[in-house]
Amino acid sequence: MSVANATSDTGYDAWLRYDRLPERQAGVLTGWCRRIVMPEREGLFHTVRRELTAALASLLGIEPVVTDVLDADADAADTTGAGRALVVATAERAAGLGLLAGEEAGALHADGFVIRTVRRGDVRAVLLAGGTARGLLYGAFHFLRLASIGSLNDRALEQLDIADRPRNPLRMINHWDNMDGSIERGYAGKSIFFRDGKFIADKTRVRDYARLLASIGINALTINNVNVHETETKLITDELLPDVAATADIFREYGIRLMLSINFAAPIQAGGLPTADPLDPAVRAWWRERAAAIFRRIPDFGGFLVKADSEFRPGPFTYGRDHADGANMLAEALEPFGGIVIWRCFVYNCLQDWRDRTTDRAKAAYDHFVPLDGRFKDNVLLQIKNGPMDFQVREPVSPLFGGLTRTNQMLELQITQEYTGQQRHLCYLVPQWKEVLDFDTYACGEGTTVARIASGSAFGRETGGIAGVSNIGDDPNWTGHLLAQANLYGFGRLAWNPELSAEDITDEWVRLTFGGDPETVRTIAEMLLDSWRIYENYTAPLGVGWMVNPGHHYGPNVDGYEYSKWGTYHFADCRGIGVDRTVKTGTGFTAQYHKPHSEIYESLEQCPDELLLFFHHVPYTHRLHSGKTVIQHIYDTHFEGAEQARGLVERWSGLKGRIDTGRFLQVLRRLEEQAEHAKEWRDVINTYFWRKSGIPDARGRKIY
Ligand code: GCV
Repeated sequence: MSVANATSDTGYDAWLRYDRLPERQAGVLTGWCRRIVMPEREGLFHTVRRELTAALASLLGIEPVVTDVLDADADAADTTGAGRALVVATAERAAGLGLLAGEEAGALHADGFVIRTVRRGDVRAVLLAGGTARGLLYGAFHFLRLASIGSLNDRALEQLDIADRPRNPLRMINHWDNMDGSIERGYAGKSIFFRDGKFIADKTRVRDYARLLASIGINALTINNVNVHETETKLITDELLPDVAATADIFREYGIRLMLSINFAAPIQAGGLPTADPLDPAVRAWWRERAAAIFRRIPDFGGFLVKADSEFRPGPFTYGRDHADGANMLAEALEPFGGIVIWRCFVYNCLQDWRDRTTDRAKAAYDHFVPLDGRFKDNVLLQIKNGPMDFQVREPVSPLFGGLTRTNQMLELQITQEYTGQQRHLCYLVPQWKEVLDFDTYACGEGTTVARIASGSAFGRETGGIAGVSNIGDDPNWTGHLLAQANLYGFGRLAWNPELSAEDITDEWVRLTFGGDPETVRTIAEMLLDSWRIYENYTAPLGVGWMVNPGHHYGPNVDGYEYSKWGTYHFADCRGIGVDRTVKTGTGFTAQYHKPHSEIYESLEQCPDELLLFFHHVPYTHRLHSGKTVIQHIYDTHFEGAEQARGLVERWSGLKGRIDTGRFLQVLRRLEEQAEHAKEWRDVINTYFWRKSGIPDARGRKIY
């Protein structure tokens, strides 16, 4: 759908558009891909075959012929292909065909792949070999990605030599979908899985979604909210398991394992037991029986995701037990079937009285879980949000990364933009996630990055990974804001390989989504890469966070956050602002980090400006490293951010005529709304601090 004036392009195809390639490029690639040699056909291989043939047909305007033998005579007879082919096989089969060394085939990661130009006799071929069918699927999508962005020219095809594998065992999406069809913190319509308490019968959308996820390497997902209400508790009962199994069947076609969020009190709510005590034999037996029932229906079921003893969810605390008791009980039930338990560390006391400046929500996860380090079973993973609070535009990295060394861990990121503009604002989060992944915890000396801890490699753990809270719904373009598709794409690519650069991921996404026009690529890539800081500028700079309206968390409200009703989250008063989290005079949170971070954050002089108010309470006249006072920084960033938001509209408008009208207008409308709301942020925040501090803007601008 590449017609520049198409008004109906919704963006549904996302990054899998496979627009027809320019003639010359298509001609070259056709020579290699007219004939696909693919000996294996069942299950996932069938998916690979379907994806390759459909995509190549769309990119090249040909119907590739699929055969199962690499036969020199057939090649000789194929005058157009001049003895060339695309060979698609497992590494083992490729080795059997003499196209891959046996040793290399044996060493290939199950989810890894090789894409290489090879020769056998007179036949030259592009070999696509996967460690398993799953590896092949990822390899096929990578090959198609390269083809789509125009990287497969004549020269490249003559000398392809790519080998890749995922760095994270688990690359997961968490849905916060409820069975009534609503999505907690969802900003792109309703659930694609559920409506009115039931599963949606038509699975077209689910299948298309599975394709999108597989194309970026996702291999697991939960379909229901971590806040498991009574209706969703039934997902693990015989009543609803057939529906769960039907959904799992679709994801299986794309190499994705389905998991469920469970309610810790399910033995009471769904099992009729008087207790959910994890040490009670009847409770343990109930979970074992449920696990067996689930695996009977879904043999590759992934396991459970659990939010317990957090934000009023039930958990082991009710029975005087701890998180390890709870997680291990579930792990034991799932173990015989190869299932896992992902236990969330988002545990804190919502009722903390913020007039008491010694207790600190930021400390809670570490305080709860570090004492349990080493006590969790091997099939338990602790899932840790990137920051110690809750997905703010800027937070330090959670000190649990580096605090835990004898426990499997997963990093949790929020793709859905709860606190970052709710997909009404452009806020591309890949640069933020890169900072998190690259953060060096120094847990085992230099180089103990979050990326290495999450993957398991830092502490030699067998498993680990990254989970992202989904940003999709049933909106025609999946994500509400079309450009928010880039967050989902970027999440998948980083979960596959955290070492990819933000710039490369962005460039890929823009080319796949909008084609290769240099001006379009440059403009959109720059807009995306600038957008996180722009959003930070006009909302909550200096790491202060929490200036949103209660409940829905959209729009400016300095004292609004629902859990700050007994005082503000950032202690803004007429003298100063920020939370003192130092050991010397504050909550002591800085001590949860290893050196040098513990010292850097503790020190007012060394603490980076961007996190100053997270760690220190300072007067408005405090001077930042930039030389500005805190109050002037607040004024300046809000004026600047609002202008930058307006600038996004102008930058996008410059692309008129280069992008189909349908998608152009969709984005334009969102950016215009963002520019308006950025002004509101500017005015509300600046007015508040002007009134609180009594200090005027040094540049004399009008503050409302
Ligand atoms: C699913 C925040 C959100 C909640 C969310 C919670 C969590 O508090 O506002 O909607 O609940 O995080 O991550 O469990």
